[in-house]
Amino acid sequence: MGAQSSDLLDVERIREDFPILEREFGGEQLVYLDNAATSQTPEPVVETIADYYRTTNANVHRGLHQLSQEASIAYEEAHDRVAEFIGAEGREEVVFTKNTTESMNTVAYAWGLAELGPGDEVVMTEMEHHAALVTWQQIAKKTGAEVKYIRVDDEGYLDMDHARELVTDDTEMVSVVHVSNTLGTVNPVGDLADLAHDHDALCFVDGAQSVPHMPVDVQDIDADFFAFSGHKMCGPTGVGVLYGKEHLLEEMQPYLYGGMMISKVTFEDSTWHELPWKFEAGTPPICQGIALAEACDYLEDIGMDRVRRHGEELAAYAHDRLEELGDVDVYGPPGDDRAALVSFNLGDVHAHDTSEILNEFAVAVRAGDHCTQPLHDKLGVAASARASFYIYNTREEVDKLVDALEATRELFA
Ligand code: 7TS
Repeated sequence: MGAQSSDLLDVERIREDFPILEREFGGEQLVYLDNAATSQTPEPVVETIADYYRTTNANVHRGLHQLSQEASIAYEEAHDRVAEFIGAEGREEVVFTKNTTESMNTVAYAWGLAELGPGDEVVMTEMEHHAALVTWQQIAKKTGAEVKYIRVDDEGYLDMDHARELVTDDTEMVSVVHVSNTLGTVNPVGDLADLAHDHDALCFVDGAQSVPHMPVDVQDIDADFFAFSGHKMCGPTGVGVLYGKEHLLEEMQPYLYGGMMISKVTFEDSTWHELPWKFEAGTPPICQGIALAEACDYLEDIGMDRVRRHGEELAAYAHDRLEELGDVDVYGPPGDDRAALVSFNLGDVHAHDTSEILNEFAVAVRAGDHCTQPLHDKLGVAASARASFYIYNTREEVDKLVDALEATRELFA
């Protein structure tokens, strides 16, 4: 790799933690720009996983034997670490799930089915990921509630006047994405939580694209629920997080039933374990949770402020270089006001073709609707290509993307 791309991060040093980045395809070194889908995993996290299986592997909460005790302590402490990382009060407020999607469904089923009914409204945004959009849509169908969508304006920002119109005393839930995985817009989730609370509604924030990229304090935002995934923040797949205010999680009934989540069971009835275990039925993602805590350490050692600025710088640079290409449609806010990703279309070339040709140059981007089909309908395109950045990406890699796009354009000329 060439010179480091940022004064903020020692990118060359960071890249040493990610040997996968040395892979070559057809003689070209991998340029991994699909981080919004899944980030790569640094050596300390890989080591934590290997070490866990080498030395500590056992089920939690069950055994009194030494291994089970060690695994249980490490797993419980992982909740404390994640709680600290997002500014939660403590482990009671941090449920480990499979991913953001499951966190969303947990609230939709556990809270939504019980609390929503005809006349109630769930307010979302036009830029929601399907994880939220489809889930609330279906829960609304089951309960007779109605869903409404806050408009996205032509620049890719939320129309906050429209938000103030839509959120009324009929609103029970305002479910908003913190950072759009398609537009790169950073939404004013604190203001939206305040708006929800002004109308005695709750606020669910989808932080799948924010927690990996910026300092997040759930109490600062005053979110009632907050969700994210381990695999987008240097952690493994198979673990996600549901944060919920303790009193809300306390009042909610579980969504999944079974072992581990109970206190007392008779043939007639059962009572629930204390938080957060009440929401973690069955054998939980033990190793993954412990590795996620390591990922929090890894990111915090770099510094989340610097992680954010590095991503923003690369996105701004990519945005400007793509605009310079001329016949590229770039979606979302201006270059200097977006999170670490850029979605675009190159002339009339279908995004799938673009990404296939980029793949020939070992440049990995995502093409499709990025699980935001209604937003793509609104943009008037079936699909887009998306370059998304992380701590190990460089300006030189953005240049390679742009060079490969120029070659793509020539192929389709
Ligand atoms: N919410 C947002 C904003 C997301 O970007 C994603 C994943 C999810 C929820 C769901 O996360 P999961 O871990 O449950 O799958 N987004 C993407 C993406 O943009 N490309 O692949 C997955």
